[in-house]
Amino acid sequence: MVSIHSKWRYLFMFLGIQLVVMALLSREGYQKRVSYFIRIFRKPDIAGVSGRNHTPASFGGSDVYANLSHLSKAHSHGNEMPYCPKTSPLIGGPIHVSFPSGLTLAEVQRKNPLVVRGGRYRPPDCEAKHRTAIIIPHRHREHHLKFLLYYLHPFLQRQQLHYGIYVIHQAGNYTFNRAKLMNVGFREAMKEEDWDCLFFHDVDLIPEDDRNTYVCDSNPKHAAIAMDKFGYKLPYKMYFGGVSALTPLHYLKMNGFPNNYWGWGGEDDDIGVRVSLAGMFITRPTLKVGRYKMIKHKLDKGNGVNPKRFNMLAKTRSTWKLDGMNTADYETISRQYLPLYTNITVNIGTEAGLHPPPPTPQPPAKAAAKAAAKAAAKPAVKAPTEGLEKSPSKLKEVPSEKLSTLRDH
Ligand code: BGN
Repeated sequence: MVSIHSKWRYLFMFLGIQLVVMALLSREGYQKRVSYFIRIFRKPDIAGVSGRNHTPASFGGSDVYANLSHLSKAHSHGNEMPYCPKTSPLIGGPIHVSFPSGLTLAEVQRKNPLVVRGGRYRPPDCEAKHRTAIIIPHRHREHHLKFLLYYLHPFLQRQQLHYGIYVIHQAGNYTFNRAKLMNVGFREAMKEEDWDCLFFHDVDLIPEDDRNTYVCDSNPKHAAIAMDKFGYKLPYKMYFGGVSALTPLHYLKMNGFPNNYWGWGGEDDDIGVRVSLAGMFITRPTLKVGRYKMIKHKLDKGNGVNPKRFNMLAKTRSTWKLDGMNTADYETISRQYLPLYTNITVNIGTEAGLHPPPPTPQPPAKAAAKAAAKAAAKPAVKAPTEGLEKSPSKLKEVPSEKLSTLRDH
């Protein structure tokens, strides 16, 4: 018969063996699986913030604020500082990304004591080798911006960069224009500092690996090669959306980005085409490193799908020199140097120009006649195909495999 004592002995032996196996697996490179189990027993990463909304895929990777705590203001910016090493010793690889509710900008500020006015940072203990500006086109996405800042500041600090974050905010309610806001960002950032690299960054994309360094290559770089929404794969070979990096020289060589893509879609493809028309090519990090998690969100008001994008894309070859950085007209409404970023609010106008004339009011008689004519033209009984007839061109234009990806920015 097995006594109670020997039962306990077997149980302890069993647990001991389990621990040994887990340790071995961890050494063999199975850290992800092991840290998954370990994480179950650990508290959430963000102090003071309730850890709801975790998705299974968000497990794994380290806390983006780990190994930054020893950096302190105590170091001076004297002339004697050595250059930072080629590879930062603070880089740690995969980062744990989740979007807990309750995070505030004050908390982000508290966790980033070395970030100064306007969202600027320099490593306190070495002279940075690279100066990178982050340009974020923005409207009505304060919630996403907060998460992006939470992750991006420590991410860039781990890479020992001298950096600045610029949020380019489109004023008014007219259709959103991502690419034109990038042109604004380029000009406004370069006015302030001699940045040697600009990262054009969607507000809802969080980098998941700090080996994806935010420095420029010898050719334009597409950094967001592997997004969770595309199953961590490149959706198509020429894709240039999400996050891209260009030097000022690259940017000017391709005449910046197009100004005339109003609404969702196509502008990133146009930019990709410009890269090759200007005699350059696209570089990318590896799929393992260029990983991003997208913050899920509903359809944006004021950023409907742009039905003209197919025609416009077909003409990029003849339009890229005529429309771009050389024709980007806008008015700066305000420039605020906030604790975590520089906020530049701009009027970029509409398709009809920077100051479009207000719609001319129609004389009452003419308007009434028009309404009567419209009513007469309307069939008394609804045709069964009515809903479909409204947008036949749209149905024709959008390839079915792309329908699922539409409206995701
Ligand atoms: C493409 C869009 C891109 C978008 C990606 C990913 C167009 C132009 C017609 C081919 N391009 O289909 O702008 O970033 O999907 O969502 O719609």
